[in-house]
Amino acid sequence: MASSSLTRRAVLAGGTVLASAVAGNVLVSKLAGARETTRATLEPRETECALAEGGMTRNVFSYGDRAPAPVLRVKQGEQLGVRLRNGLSEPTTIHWHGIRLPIAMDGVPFLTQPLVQPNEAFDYTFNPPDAGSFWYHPHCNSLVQMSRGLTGLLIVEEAKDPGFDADIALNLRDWRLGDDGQFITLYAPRQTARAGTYGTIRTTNWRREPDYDAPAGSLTRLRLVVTDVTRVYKLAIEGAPGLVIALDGNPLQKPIPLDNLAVGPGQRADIIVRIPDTEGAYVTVRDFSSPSPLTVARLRAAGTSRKRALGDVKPLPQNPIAEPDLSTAATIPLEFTATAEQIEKSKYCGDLGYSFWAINSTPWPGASPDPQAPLAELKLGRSYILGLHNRTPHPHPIHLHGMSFKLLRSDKRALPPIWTDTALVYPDERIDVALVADNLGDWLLHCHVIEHQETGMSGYIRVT
Ligand SMILES: [Cu+2]
Repeated sequence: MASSSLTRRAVLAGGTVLASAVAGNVLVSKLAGARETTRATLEPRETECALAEGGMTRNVFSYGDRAPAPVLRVKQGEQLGVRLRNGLSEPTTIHWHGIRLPIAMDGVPFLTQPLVQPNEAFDYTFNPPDAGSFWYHPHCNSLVQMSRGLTGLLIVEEAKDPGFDADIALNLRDWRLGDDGQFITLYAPRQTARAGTYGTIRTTNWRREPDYDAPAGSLTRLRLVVTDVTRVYKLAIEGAPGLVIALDGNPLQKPIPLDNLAVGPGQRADIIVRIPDTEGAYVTVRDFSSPSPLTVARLRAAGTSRKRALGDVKPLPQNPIAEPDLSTAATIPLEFTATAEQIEKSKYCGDLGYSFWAINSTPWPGASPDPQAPLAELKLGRSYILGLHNRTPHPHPIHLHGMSFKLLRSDKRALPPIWTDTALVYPDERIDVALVADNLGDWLLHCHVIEHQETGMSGYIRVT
């Protein structure tokens, strides 16, 4: 049996699996029963993969025999049960990016769970409350493990089908490979101290400029998930109109046209594309993040037109996130800066050998059984404003675990009033975000440029 397996079973029916199938790398299964648990096993291990023209890339990490990692799909409110079986020769964990879940399931070594050592297992079980596009990755030796391939998508489908004709999930990321197709050094310290080290090739679902068939004349949902450790994508579409219906897993109240949309590491964009009527016509999603634009994916119109209209796209139902009370909210300033302070680093989950960055003047030493004090202590149920201030010349996608927050305002630009888990904060920008501290625990807050995270730009907030 494949080591990445997923079955959906009716809990009330005693766990009988009625049917399951693996289609490509999208694991799907079907069965009867109202209350269901979707189960999967993810076994990180070393493998090889055809990523570049030079031949098979060795020392790729994937969650099972196949690469890329499986796309997990679960319905909103239903239970997901994932067994992590560590087939690597180093410890790991799984963090579920953007999912609001109990602290014990959050996947941060020491802060929320023990390290999962080689040949050990850990069971994650949770009920995703929010529908949307999410993803998963390790939180130990993260630069190495993620750069080598451990990033996978987690799709939480709306409880009620929103009625699109097709749904294509795209995992966007770079790889640092040499001309021979093999890994080169994963970071250059000079770049780590700046915007981060970019990959040498860009892929979508581990393929370069892939084509996908989409029904002609259809409304096709694209889930663009940036799992890269560094790159801020700038996404646009050619050959058909595209509407952004959700960002970072959360619906927009009013969909907006896709036009040079910045999507940073950890962030997601759900786009509805009206596929052309003529069979064989192409729509191209492009990334303008570098001087030479790159094709993210091409969609080929297939079959006879379904004659759908983009004007029929309605906003998705909002996720059940508590509205903060701004009249009582205390403000917590969080300053993101460079640091000259070289601190002793924890060795439990890798060490890049430098401290370049800090939050509130404190560089994070890495995963440790004796972590430093929290950045802030929040009271359960109360509302807070986090004042995110980027005092550096580089953008930082600031990610909070366990709770979603609402973008309130920037001192540089208009922001959509969206819920998110990752705010892209530009150089010298101040962004205020608000949340209700409604989830108990120690929740990591860090930059999702993984080199920045691992060289100091990390910390946690405590909700008691
Ligand atoms: Cu950063």
